[in-house]
Amino acid sequence: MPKLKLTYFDFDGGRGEPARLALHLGGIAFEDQRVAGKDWPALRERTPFLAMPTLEVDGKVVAQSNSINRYVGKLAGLYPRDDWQALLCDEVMDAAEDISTRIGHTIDLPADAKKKAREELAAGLITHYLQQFQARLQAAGGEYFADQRLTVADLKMFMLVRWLRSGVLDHIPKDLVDRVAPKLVQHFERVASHPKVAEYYKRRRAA
Ligand SMILES: N[C@@H](CCC(=O)N[C@@H](CS)C(=O)NCC(=O)O)C(=O)O
Repeated sequence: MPKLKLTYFDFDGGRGEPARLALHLGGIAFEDQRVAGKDWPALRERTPFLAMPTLEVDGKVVAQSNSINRYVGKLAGLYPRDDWQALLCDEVMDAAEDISTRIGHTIDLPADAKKKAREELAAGLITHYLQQFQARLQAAGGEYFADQRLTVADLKMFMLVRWLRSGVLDHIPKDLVDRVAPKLVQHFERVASHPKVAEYYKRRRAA
C-alpha cells in the first residue's frame, strides 16, 4: 500500500471529505492533514492547481477531488471494476462537482447579486440536477448510484446533500432537496447510517 497524505481544510465536509471517508471505510492508513483557514494562503502556491484537496502518494502530490476519489475508491474497494458501472459512478461525481463549482462562484458576490444568483441557481440548475440525480439513483436500483453497493459516488452525493440541507447556504432553501428529490434524502440517510460512516462521525463528534 502506498504512503498517503490527504490535505484539506479542517472541517467535516467539502471536496476533501469523500476521500477521507473512503479511506476510513476501507481501513487504509493515511495522514489526515487538516489545514486551518489562516494557513491556507501560505500553502496555496505550493499546491499543483492552487486548491485543495491534494493527495500525496509516496511523496508525489496530485490534486482534483474526483481523481483522488477514484484513486482512493480503488484502494478502498469503493469504486466499480466494471467499466459501465464506473462510468455511472464518475458521471454522478462530476455532476455533483458542477453544482459545487456554480455555488462556489457565488460566495464572494455582493449581497444583492449573491441573492439573485443563488435564487436562480436553486430554482433552475440545482433543481434540475437534483431531479436528474434522483432519476439516476432510481435507474441504478434505488439504493446506490452504481454497482448496487456503496461507492465513492454515494460518498460524494452524501456530502453534497448534507451541504444543501445544512442551512449554511443563504438563499438556497434548506428543504430544496426534500421537496424536489426526496429519494436523495433517503439515500443520504442510507449512507449516514452505514455502520462505518456512523461510527466515523460519532468519533469525530467526540474528538
Ligand atoms: N476542481 C477542483 C476544485 C478545488 C477547489 O476549488 N477547492 C477549494 C476548496 S473546496 C479551494 O481550494 N479553495 C480555496 C481557494 O481557491 O483559494 C477539485 O475538484 O478539487
